[in-house]
Amino acid sequence: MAEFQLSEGQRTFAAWVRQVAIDHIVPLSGGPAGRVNRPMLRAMGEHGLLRGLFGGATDEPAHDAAAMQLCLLREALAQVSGEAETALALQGLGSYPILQSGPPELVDRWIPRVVAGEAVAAFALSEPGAGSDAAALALRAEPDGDGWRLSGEKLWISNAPEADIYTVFARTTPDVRARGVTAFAVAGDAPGLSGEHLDLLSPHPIGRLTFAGVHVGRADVLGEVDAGFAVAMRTLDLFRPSVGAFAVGMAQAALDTTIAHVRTRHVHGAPLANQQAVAHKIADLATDLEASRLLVYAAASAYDDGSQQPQQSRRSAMAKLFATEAAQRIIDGCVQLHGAVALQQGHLLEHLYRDVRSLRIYEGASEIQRSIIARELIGRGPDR
Ligand code: COS
Repeated sequence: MAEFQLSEGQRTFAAWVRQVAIDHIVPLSGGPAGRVNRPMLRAMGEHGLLRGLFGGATDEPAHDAAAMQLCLLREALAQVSGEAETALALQGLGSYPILQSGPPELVDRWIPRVVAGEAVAAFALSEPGAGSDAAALALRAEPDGDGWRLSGEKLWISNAPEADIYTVFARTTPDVRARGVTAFAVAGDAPGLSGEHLDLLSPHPIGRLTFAGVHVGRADVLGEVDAGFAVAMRTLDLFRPSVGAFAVGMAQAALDTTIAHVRTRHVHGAPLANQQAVAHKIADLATDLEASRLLVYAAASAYDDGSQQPQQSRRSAMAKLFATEAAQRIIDGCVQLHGAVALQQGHLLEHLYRDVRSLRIYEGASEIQRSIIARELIGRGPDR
């Protein structure tokens, strides 16, 4: 991105997303806490928001990843509804491995339903013994006739156990870490698949999945057998900057409400904003936010450009690391400038304070992003 500012088309797109969300999506938010909100997802499909996940304009078929558009979507939605934002992002994360690496029959069967908001998608990588160390995953895929039987557990899977389609990363070859992982598409109603909801700090549809001999065939493989780890990593390269965009949108919402607050809240007979300590704090928070936004846009633009390919993992990691850490600082600072009122249940900042915490953990904790950045810059040491 040469000019470090959005084009008119991008600004128009973001404004359109925001308005559609305010008019049609926000009224449907607030479904049962920690559960998939299907009416809201369908509305996001009907109004063309989900189609934007993969670069499609509202009246075009989805075609491929477009990282910048994904970031604009997520940033705009985050400013009006974290619930809608997360629902949209999970549809993308869960189905992108199919669009990226699936055979045409799987793409045709699932992607139109996902972007219509009719089928709920989920990305199933983490396990009880494989979180940050994804290559340690142990869910077994044992040969069975012309396919495999999946046995084991997945944990912390967003949209589980309600999803209609899971992209599941399973071990087809033991003892070779990343080189023995295969990606599969598994329907939510597959015999032998079950699960349960889990409750988090902030309401979020998430759960545990148990695979008791779930059958998958050759036609369910995403990409090549034993080459599924790269499918997961490429998906995360696309989605990590957009987690940063989510953080930027949340932080922007926090800052906007705080600027309004310090202008109107009177302390010692004058607006809070008149105090230099307060004004300087706002300046610091806004600068942190701007730096985050630029890193996110730079990483997303590089992804779309394709020219930075060897450095994409580092750029995606930097965008996620910086923007999610900054959003935590910004929202915390905004809470401080409000005082007790921001802690009251139902206050926007109370929501944001709880919601922002998970971003520094999921899709690779901040420590993993630092490792990705460091090892590209200085190589792998003996202990890395
Ligand atoms: N794109 C394509 N291929 C990639 C890749 C990428 N971005 N990153 C790694 N790979 C490939 C490597 O080239 C390597 O292939 P070869 O063995 O053929 O050389 C293979 O994948 C293994 O990569 P690597 O050696 O880097 O794996 P590690 O186990 O050292 O670590 C990290 C990989 C730490 C980056 C990975 O485990 C990770 O991202 N962890 C966090 C997981 C995560 O984000 N979980 C959240 C789930 S969603 S909420």
